[in-house]
Amino acid sequence: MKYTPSQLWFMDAKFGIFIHWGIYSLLKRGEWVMHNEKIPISKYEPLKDMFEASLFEPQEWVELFKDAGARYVTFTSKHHDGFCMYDSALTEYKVTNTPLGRDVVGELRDACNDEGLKLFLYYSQLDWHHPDYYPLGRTGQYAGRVEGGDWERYLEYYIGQVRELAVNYKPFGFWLDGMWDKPDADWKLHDLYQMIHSILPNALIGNNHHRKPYPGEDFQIFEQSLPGEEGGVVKNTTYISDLPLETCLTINNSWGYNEQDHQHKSVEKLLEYLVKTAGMNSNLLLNVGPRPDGTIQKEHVTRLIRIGEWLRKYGEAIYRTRGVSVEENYSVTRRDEVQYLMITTKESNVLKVPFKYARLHSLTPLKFELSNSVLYISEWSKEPIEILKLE
Ligand code: FHN
Repeated sequence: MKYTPSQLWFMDAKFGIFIHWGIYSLLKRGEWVMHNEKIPISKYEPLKDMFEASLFEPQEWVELFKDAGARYVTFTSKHHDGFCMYDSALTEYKVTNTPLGRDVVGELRDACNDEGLKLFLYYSQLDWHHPDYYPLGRTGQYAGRVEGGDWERYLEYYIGQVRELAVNYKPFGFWLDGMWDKPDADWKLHDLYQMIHSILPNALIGNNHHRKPYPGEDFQIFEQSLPGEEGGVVKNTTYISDLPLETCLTINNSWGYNEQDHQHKSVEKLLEYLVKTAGMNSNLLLNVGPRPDGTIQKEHVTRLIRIGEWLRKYGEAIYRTRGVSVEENYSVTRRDEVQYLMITTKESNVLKVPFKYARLHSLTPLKFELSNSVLYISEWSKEPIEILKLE
């Protein structure tokens, strides 16, 4: 496949930060709280009048993400609850009508521009709030809405919103989600993708429908699992296309801020994920869910800082590489003639590897010998991942 310059940039970038932030964060129980707790629109809507986010500093977010080694940011402009985090002309249900009163997407775009990070906009095609999202799909049954609605009008609304995002904010790409709610509906994807590409010819479109990519999509998304992996919380397709790939992952088990979720993955686990996604020729999009006041919880900040430290030391094995393979104990990436073998589990001191030659040297202080494609390790380093370089 011949890749466009945007796709090549994306494949080289390797690491991005996902942000799930909206009025749901006020309830501190994740972005699905409206559905999970059967909160009707009449009770959920007033959250918007409480959204002050007095500590929201997009510049600080972006500096942190840059320090973490991320090359791009993907932000929820509208999630399933239908609330818009930008100044949409098509609804009053938006962040500029909250006490915060600021255009979050616009400010984030400016901060990303200042720091040289690209911005992708997440947009939920599923909408629990809009009266024309009808017939309902698999979710949203407890919103307490009047039965009825005009699907054609909803299509106009959502495509119109994506259009205004494209025109007004010019993101580097779109990250669509929620189509799985009504997998058999006509979402007018063809028109949507054509519209985006006619306004922004180089924009990358990805859609988290968990299926084989549709024509017009520029990258393929996997969620909470490595590309092609079966199982997991979401039924991702096992089909891996030759489009650029991206896997998104939560640090704990929640996308939106969840005060009760303390199951934060260790830095070692997160790095293992990064190394494995790179070995699979995929990007990693790692999520944070800021608190209602606009700050990011310290458990996530410290992990991002440590990932950044690691990437500053060993980023040559990740950035601008292409994946070669992922095995039980190691992943391999390559850049032109150079290959990197990254050992992710240190269980066995004897490893069969795909290299014959002794032109292998270690980037981490690891003591080893290579003989007949077998690596004999006499001393592990203290680094979470051992990295050998073959030139
Ligand atoms: O339902 C959403 C979920 O809230 C979150 O946004 C994730 C991110 O990949 N996607 C959906 C589930 O597929």
